Amino acid sequence: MQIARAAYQPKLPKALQGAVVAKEGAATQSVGNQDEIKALFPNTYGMPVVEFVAGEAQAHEAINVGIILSGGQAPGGHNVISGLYDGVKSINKDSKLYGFLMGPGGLVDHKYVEFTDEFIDEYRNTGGFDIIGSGRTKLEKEAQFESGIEILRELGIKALVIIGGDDSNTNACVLAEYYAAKQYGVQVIGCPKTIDGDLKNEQIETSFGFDTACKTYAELIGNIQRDCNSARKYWHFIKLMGRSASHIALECALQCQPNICLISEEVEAKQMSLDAVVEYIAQAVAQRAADGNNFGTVLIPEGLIEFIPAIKKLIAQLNEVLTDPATGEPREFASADEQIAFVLDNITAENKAVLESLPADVKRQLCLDRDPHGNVQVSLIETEKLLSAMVAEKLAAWKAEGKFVGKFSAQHHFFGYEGRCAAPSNYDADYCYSLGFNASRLIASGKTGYMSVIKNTTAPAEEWIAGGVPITMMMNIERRNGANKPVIRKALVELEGAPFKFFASKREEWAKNTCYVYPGPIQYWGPTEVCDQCTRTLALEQGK
Ligand code: FBP
Repeated sequence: MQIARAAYQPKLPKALQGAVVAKEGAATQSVGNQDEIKALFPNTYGMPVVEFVAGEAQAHEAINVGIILSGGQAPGGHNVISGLYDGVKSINKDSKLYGFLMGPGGLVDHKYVEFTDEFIDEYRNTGGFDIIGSGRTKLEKEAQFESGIEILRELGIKALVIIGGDDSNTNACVLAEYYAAKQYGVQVIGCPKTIDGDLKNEQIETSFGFDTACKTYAELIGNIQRDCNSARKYWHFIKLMGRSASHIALECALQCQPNICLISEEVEAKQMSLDAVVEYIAQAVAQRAADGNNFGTVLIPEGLIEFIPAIKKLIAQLNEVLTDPATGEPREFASADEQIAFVLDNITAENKAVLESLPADVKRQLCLDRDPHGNVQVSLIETEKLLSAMVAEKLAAWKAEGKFVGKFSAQHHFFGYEGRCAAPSNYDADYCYSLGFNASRLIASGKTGYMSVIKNTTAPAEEWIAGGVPITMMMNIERRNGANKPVIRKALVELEGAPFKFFASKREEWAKNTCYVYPGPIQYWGPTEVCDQCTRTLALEQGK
């Protein structure tokens, strides 16, 4: 498979197959807080959206480019790099591409490699970020930008491509602005990556990796559903990655038709308590049991707990009190007990009551486990076990009252890392290669502070539209760790959007009956209707 797949030539939009010229639109505005964003980004605000169209071939001097992989792995990262490599070489064969190692930290610490044909060829169409590694160092301080410029100058790098999610692209924009203000002569281009699917908007159809990751999880869920429908004795509680938004859970539900899929954004909108969520699941279990079906599947988005309003309030306050206001860094504590005591002394009585109502291990996780930026590590909370235990408790009570007559036995799964490094689907292989190749065209056009974008991706790749969008256009001001910051707005599941509405119109039937779909593994060769499909989410969003 790997050998055959290496020979796959990703498809490029027609517009990128020859020489291009940048067609520029009107001046743009940020999605919110226009005055503040404009003041913070005087050099990169208001730039036009760019679309590449066929143009006259022109000689271009060699250009050295650097690339960074930032944040969680997503299928297709290697294709962005190979697309960029082919793109800069096609501009001038003496151009060079350097990769900074293990994420943004590689730029700051001057750790890098130079790509060659042989090196790149080993990684074409493969999953993972292992070609140069990734990391979660945040590129946001002046000292880091200054350290970066030293190595960029030493290597003669004129442009830096940062592949990341909303936070990394926000930082790419800050870096672009900083280098532009200082007139350092280094362009910065972003690339939309994350399996979570929450970096999308009017301009970005989808983040890369979402397609492959969801198809991988959907295969596994389909397999579990076959097993479930064969043995007929378990309820499977399946948590799916997606730190905040529920796009992955929703897409898997659209692909597999499980009995239940929780959508965090709906839980928040309906102001549901944890008990109400448990009751909703228990009712479906009881209803199926009444029909003799003591089995089923429940999809749970990773971020659910944070969207339950009472818990959300608690987490927001935990994030604030555990941050040192003087430094903006996470507070240090001598011991876990000291940290818990500090938390209990510094949160409101209402939040304390919510914290005390949670099982001991969840309470401990909320107080203690933080990421390097001081935020609660939601992915460590075993929501699938928490919910199934609470459902079991409720069903036992209903049994005693004669309201539940069946059996309830649960299995637990968490799918996340299983899909982040899968071999990219044809969609992601083509999309990522195009994003990387397109970034080289943005660089050659002298752009900075832009995100590489490819649109119209539900059409055949030939018809895809390639161009760039100013990152400032996607920004607004949000409160993060006790301070107001300019950030790219995260795309959550829209309850008025076509994907959710479709799901909502079907879920009662899926909950009661057994309507499972078994998507099977990703297909790389074969009929186009099997191999080149985009996600159901994207198709529904585009009215397809
Ligand atoms: P990115 O936003 O960086 O793409 O990462 C997303 C994600 O895969 C989430 O779904 C998950 O919560 C998180 O990364 C896990 O991070 P880690 O790899 O650090 O455990």
